[in-house]
Amino acid sequence: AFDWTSYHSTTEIQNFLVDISAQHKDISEVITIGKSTEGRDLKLIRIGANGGTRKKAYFMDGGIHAREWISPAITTWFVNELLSNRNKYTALLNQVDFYILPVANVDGYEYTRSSSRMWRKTRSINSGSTCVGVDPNRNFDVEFGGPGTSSSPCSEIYKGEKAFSEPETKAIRDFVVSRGKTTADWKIYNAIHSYAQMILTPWGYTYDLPADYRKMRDLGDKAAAALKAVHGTQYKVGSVTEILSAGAGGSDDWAYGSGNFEYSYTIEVRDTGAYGFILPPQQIIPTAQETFQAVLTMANALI
Ligand code: 0X9
Ligand code: ZN
Repeated sequence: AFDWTSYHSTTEIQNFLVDISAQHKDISEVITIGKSTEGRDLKLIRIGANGGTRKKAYFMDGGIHAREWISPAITTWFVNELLSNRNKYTALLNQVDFYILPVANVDGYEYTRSSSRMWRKTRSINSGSTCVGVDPNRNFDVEFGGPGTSSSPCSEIYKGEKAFSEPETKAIRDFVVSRGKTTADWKIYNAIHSYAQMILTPWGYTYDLPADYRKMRDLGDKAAAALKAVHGTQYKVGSVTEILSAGAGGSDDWAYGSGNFEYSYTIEVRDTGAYGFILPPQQIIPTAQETFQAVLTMANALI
């Protein structure tokens, strides 16, 4: 059976989604939104009461950076919590659909498991270079190629040949856009990363603050307070450029800047550098528990 005492492979994670969804068919479905460069499925789970009407919708990308193993680990914990304890979330799940993609960068994630633990990017071939991969979080299209990106295929922040050159980022965009026309009334976007202990709002491409900064910041502050109440973990809240550093082409800027989502946050979870990306598996459950309270705070603002 699946657990949160160790880190799991993409196949184990995706099989977990399929299995748990099969046990809760009335409030969930697994959707394959595309395939990676190396041909792996990109699978997400929708969680929320089934029904024909347009629902407020919450999208979460996990595992966009390969080495940030805590992200797929906690997003699968969220899936388990929402479904296994569904009676605690009836009101929420009647009104909101969660779309959770635990492993967005499936090829990179597998590469960190098999070959190179600190790999960050995708695994696409760059023509004219022996260096592999694009930073998927520089490959979205609001101010593509702006500050905090690189045009060099060998860079860790290589933006790619063009926006959405990567099948993984394109799959997210295409799914969001098409669902947005039918059953998803997109409200909140979360990108789950490590590490920094921060709740970040747009923008990542400019030092200017977005028009809805006050609204996003207030909800971010509330989420950080709820998170801290669980295990005392301290988070900073602010815009990407204000409290972290510029990086254009992130999924967060795209979600908000494209007009698809009203609120957009990147959550950089534990820790602040003691273990960094190599967070011990003993910290999966506490990290998941506290981050989930931040997620619930955001989701509950919709109902
Ligand atoms: O640089 C990133 O993509 C994220 N930090 S990480 O250490 N996980 O790589 C921060 C993303 C913040 N948002 C944008 N830069 N748009
Ligand atoms: Zn990251």
